[in-house]
Amino acid sequence: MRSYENLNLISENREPQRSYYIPYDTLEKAIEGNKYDSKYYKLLNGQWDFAYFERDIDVPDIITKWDKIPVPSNWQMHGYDKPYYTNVNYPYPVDPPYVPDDNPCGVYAVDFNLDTQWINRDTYIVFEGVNSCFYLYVNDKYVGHSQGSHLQSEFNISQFVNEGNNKLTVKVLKWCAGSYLEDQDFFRLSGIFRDVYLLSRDKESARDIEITVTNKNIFVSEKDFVIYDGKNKITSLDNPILWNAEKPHLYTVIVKSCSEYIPFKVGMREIGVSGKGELLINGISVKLKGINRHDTHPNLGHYTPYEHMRAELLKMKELNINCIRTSHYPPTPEFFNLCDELGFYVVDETDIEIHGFTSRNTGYEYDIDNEDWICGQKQWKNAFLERVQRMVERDKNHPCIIMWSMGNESGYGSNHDEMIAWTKNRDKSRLAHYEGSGLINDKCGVDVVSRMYTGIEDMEKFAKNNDMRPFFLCEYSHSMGNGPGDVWDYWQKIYQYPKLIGGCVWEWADHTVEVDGVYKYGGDFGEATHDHNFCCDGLVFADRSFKAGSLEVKAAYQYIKTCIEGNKLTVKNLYDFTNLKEYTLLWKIVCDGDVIKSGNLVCDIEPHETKVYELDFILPESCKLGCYLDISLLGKYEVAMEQHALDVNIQSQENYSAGELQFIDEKESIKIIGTNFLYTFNKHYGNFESIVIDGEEKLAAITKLTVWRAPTDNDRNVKHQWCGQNFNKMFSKVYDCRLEGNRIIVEGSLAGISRSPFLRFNNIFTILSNGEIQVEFEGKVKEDCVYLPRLGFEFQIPKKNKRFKYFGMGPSENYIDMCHHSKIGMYESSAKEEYVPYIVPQEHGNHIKTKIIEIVGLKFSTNKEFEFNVSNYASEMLTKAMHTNELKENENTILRIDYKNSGIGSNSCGPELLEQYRLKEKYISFKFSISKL
Ligand code: IPT
Repeated sequence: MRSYENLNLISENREPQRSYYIPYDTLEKAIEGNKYDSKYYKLLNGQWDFAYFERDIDVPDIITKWDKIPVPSNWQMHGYDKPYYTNVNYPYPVDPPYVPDDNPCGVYAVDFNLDTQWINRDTYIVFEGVNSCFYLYVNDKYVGHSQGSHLQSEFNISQFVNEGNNKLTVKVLKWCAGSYLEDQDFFRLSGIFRDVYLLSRDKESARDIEITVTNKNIFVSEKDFVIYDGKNKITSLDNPILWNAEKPHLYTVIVKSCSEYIPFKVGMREIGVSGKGELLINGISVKLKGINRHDTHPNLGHYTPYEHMRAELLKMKELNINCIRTSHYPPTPEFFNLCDELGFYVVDETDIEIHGFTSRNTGYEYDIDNEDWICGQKQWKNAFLERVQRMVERDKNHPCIIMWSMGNESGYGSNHDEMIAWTKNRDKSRLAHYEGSGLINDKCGVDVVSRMYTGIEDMEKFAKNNDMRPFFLCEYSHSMGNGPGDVWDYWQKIYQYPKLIGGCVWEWADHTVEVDGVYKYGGDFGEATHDHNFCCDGLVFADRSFKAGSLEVKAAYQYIKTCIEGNKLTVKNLYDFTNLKEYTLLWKIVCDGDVIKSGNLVCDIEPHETKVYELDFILPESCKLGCYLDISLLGKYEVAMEQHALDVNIQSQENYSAGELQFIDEKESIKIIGTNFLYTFNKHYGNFESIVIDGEEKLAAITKLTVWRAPTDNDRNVKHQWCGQNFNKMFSKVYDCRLEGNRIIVEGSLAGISRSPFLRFNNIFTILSNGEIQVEFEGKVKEDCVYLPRLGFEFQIPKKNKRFKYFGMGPSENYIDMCHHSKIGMYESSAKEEYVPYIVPQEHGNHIKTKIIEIVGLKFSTNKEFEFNVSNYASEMLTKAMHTNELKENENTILRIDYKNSGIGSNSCGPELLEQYRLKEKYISFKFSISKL
């Protein structure tokens, strides 16, 4: 057995875990709280010497050849070894505690200087994160070792250091016994990936310091302390300002211990559960509008610098997110400082996931009674327990943390019992969480019932059962690729039942590794087992830019609900601690795309309360396209928006003046000649192949009726049924095509290769003397057919027509179930702007509820609604390309005028697409017209 496989010695000489803090040398600096100013803090980050060995056994006693590597970083991001993405499967055999004999090793070395002042005091070294384990040497003497990649390791190195120059050497192993506990769904990356620093301490100064709070008081484990509110000293806490995620008020407690001033940001708040199972923050029922967050960066791997974290938290705020689950390990402590300050409710998760045990015998099975599962093995008890202990002891002083989570996807065993019992005994002020408790019907001490990817109906069953613990979706609305589409529907139910306290969307950002400007994922690095692009499942892209799914979550999480009846606008404030008067409500009456009346309201509405306002507007008697009330809640930016359709009579479209019309019925085509146009209808294929108006060709190729869309990641299951029907290898058949007066009637069908037709249709094209083409589609879908991806006409138009205008849902792409972030209105766009760079190219750019699109000098319009899509990429190309750089533009721009496009859902990991969002009707009738602009 190698030492790093020895469960009886998972660390040596590491200091007992204490609460996180930085000691300062003066009171002023401690209040200011900029750690870089502290004389007692020395950050060792920077360029270090580095030597990489594919096998630890090859590390020589004396290393003569050194490279340079930045610390913090992951060595795979700097050309050593390769990134390795696997989700559930372990990247080596499941033979705990043993890891591969060829264990890669990175040796790090750096010099640091200590002056007399430091030498007269004690010196500690702190590693905030090293993957997977490390051995520490100072001035060539062995100090100690540690495991637990995402946990803090501190060593007292006072007896090893000298005044002047000192040498630090750290030997990091890629794998160790602890790796079995770190089978999280991420790129497996190694090295010193978080800050390393020295602390200068008084020999006798306090070590662990605990701050506890109630709504009335602050308790500090040390005697000598002062409380500040900003820069003002507080003598009494008579009317304390409480902390919550909306108004994260922080006091500063400065502990004086020997020469040290140790600051803590303290938020006063109480967490509770009501008799109805509500989550209470300071007695108020709060819903958790959450997200799962991993440490991930396309260039830095698992290193997420402070400014990067801050920027990403501000983006979360922008999306109305108020809760973060630190999936599936504790982040660097600075992350919690930010959450305390910016205001988030956090579920702090232990660095434990042993998911790969489910697939140790092939397949996927939670056979947790089998003794192979290390969560039930005594010899692993300490390894499990010390991880939750190190997390709780490090993070216990943070007001943002409301739940302790025992880890993720680790089955259930006696070691979980131990962890839950210890945690609940150690901290009674927070809730204990473990989703795996579902495997034993939650019959353990967890305080919340937690599930992942539960469908809406099943969630409702939980809401109605008599377990009065809060119900929490620790993961839901899997945001892979184009999506998620179901978050809105979840929230209609979550608001309905007190016990449903919300959940965390899976997950915040795409995990990718950027190589030459292209985002890469599993399989791109020659991994022996991998999960392809399953790591690209973020609500935001790797660079944290938003997509439609991000905005959809923003809409579902927003803090107002409005409705309009006559001129009466009802506004409900969904904030828990904020009066709506802090924002401005802007309302607009928009008729056929023009604002005809608008106004501002400052709504003095207390949290959870509702008020009615009389809006001053008069509606027109009729309109052409539609009349809407657009609501926008504005702070520094728009925090919420809604749209209500108003009851205004819609007049049918204007008629064009008549002209001459001539039909020439030939063998393969029908020519239609009018005053200023010439159309060619292909009888063989039953569609238009040329539309020339005023001498200009509008079509670049023949029009087609199609059903395919490039499968989204959320179509990853249903696509097998679509491919089973061979929708992607489709034949279009024309049985009959005839000219009757000014109507061309086509009878036809669509069928996948080797399959019977799934759709039989009649298309009637009526050509009016002014050139207008009226398209009427009537179709019947085969009874036992899977729901269709979409259905509509694909027009190929010349690329030179860049911009187009539409009256429909926009401006971002939207789908029948992912449309709450959009508004119906008049918009302009281009094929280029419609492109969304999903990591694996896929269907995108749809717009629902459209009445008009004006493109290439043509107007496509309807009295009802159609969906459309304008793209420079063919569905086939989007289907084939696996990375964005493999995409080749189509020769022509493709315009789809669709009867419908199926919804998006979140079936990449979540439940199947809800029935109401599937294109599953068996009889379809659909009309629109094409005319000259
Ligand atoms: C679930 C995991 O908890 C999460 O880490 C991630 O892997 C997610 O799936 C998929 O992206 S586990 C799944 C088998 C339900």
